[in-house]
Amino acid sequence: MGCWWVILAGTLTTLLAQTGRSQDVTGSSFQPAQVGSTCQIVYSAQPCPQNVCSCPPCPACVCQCYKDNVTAPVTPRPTQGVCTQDGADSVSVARGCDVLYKSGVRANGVYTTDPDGGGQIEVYCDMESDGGGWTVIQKRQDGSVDFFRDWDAYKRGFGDPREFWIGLEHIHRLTRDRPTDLRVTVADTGGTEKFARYRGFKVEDEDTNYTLRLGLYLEGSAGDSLEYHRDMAFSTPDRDNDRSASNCAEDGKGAWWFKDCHTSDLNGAYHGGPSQSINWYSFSGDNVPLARAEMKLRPSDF
Ligand SMILES: [Ca+2]
Repeated sequence: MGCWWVILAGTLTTLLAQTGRSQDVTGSSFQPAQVGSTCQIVYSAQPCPQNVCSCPPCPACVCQCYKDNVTAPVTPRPTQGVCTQDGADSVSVARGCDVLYKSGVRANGVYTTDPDGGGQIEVYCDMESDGGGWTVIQKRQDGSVDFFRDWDAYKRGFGDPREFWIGLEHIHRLTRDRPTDLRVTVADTGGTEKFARYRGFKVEDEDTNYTLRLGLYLEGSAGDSLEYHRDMAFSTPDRDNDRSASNCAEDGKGAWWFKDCHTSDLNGAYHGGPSQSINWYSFSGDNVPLARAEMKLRPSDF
């Protein structure tokens, strides 16, 4: 999908660690800050490879540059980062939106995180809704992004901060190590919004075709339309892993953990026809397209 906006964590050379002081590459000296403390994010108007940014007085803050000549950053941009590593010669980043929230970050937006130590990914953090600290993995609200895509697209993710699918590989990494809650929000064309919350949401790796694991349906006003899909593999139009004689993804114009075929499909066509639209059966039945949908994750012990 390319990047929503290109962020490169600025490399930060830390010197004089033995004295307890650090020095960034610009030569200014500053005292190391506490790991976990918040700091101001410094944005650079220069292309990242030619520019090294730092976040004094934090020696290893999440420093973020962006290429403003490529893509405009999301608005509002996050203004606070977190000191995640002290005295290192490379930058480490927070594990997730929940950690950022607990460190005092309150602005919605795209942040660089590393959920499992496997490398940095950019995620959209919802720091306002339902207690904050949520990683948004899917969002629909205006039909501006086409969700009828193939396996590779759903694996890697696509879209922009307005409408997107974060990618199955990312969802796997976000859920592989920690018990995770899923909160689904859906709204009809009249603006009525409902939700469903689950515990034990997990997506297995690609070898299982990103099989959906699901624990409890905790609560919600929208009802449970995901239980039917428990333990199902993910299917896309070009990868039929469902239990139907037909191709559910092709028939439903979407991609989901189809069975035979679905009681929910939040990746269906925007305002598509019966069984081909954004759907959460226990809210609106099968024939009424929903106008908005959102899926977000947070560790259960948040
Ligand atoms: Ca089939």
